[in-house]
Amino acid sequence: MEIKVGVIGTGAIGIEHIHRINGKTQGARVTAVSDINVDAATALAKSIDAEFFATGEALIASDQVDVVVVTSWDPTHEQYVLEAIKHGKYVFCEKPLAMDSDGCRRIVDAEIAYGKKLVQVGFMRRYDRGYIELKEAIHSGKYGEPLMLHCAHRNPSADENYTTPMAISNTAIHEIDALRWLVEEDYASVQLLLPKKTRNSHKDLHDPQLLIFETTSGITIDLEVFVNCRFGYDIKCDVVCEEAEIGLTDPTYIRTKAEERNYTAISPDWQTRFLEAYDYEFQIWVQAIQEDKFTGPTAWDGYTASITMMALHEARETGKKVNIALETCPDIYL
Ligand code: NAI
Ligand code: ISE
Repeated sequence: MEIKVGVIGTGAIGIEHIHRINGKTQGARVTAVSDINVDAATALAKSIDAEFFATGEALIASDQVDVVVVTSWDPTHEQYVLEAIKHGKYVFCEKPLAMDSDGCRRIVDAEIAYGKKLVQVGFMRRYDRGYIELKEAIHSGKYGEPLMLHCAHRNPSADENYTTPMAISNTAIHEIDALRWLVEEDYASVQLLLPKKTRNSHKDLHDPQLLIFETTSGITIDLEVFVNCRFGYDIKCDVVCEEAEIGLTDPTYIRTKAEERNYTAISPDWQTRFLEAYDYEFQIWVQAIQEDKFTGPTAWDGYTASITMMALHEARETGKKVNIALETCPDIYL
């Protein structure tokens, strides 16, 4: 059975996911789209033989739509995810799940009340081959316990709309989820340092930022977020274990020797760096829906990420270490 997908938000990543579903994902097809940018979305709908809906709510309610993908702006995610749960439809929501932990909690509560996991959050790092192999190596037991992680999340540039808190809510949110999943431990506390600001940033963005996490067993994680690094899209994750260091390599296929230099390329952007992870993420999501066996990052993962995000905002504002206390994970998510 081919699953009919409705996509809300047909901007940059929305269009990518639409082409991914129609061109690369087995068992699914985009049948409906919606966006407040009516002209562009109508033209897109026509080009892929899908129906345009004037509102996300109408799209969700339509019998042309079995499952929903939310790729609209961050502040609109919560309303569409709640609406999809109301209709009992599976929903894939790009990160962040909601703007704050209260919003994420409303989604968790709605899902628990519905009685079934319907929500997957777009934490695609969990589908990246490098992170998957890193997790297997850490938990193989061969290298002893992980003690420290040194990580970086660098983008070449950020525009004027990207402000200081977005380094956490829009960018570090990926590591907040991925690193907790990697070491299989929750965070106990966070700190945030503001190093010297790059001249390439603008007045509303302090860039770079240094985030420090401590997990419940005491693993210390440092994460540099630098969104105007200029030289490319660069993701680092080095795990120092008791008897080894295991780290991500830059995913490249060729090396060039020329002009007395020996070099490999750095990915230009997140689209290129995580291309295969996004593809795999969608294939597994569709398969999970077909088999009714859900395996992806849940609303609870989105909620715990948002608690950590809020603690980091507090750490930045106060300059202090902030402790994190998580509630017990509800049965539905175990
Ligand atoms: P974008 O600005 O290119 O596209 C967002 C689209 O949402 C726009 O076309 C806009 O008109 C539409 N929109 C806004 N409000 C709406 C509403 N109420 N109903 C329907 N449509 C609405 O942004 P982009 O880069 O595509 O990001 C979209 C989402 O995806 C964001 O939440 C972002 O955080 C997330 N994202 C995730 C990435 C990942 O690596 N997983 C990468 C990039 C973005
Ligand atoms: C963007 O929204 C993403 O999700 C990318 O993966 C991330 O690298 C970038 O910093 C965000 O702005």
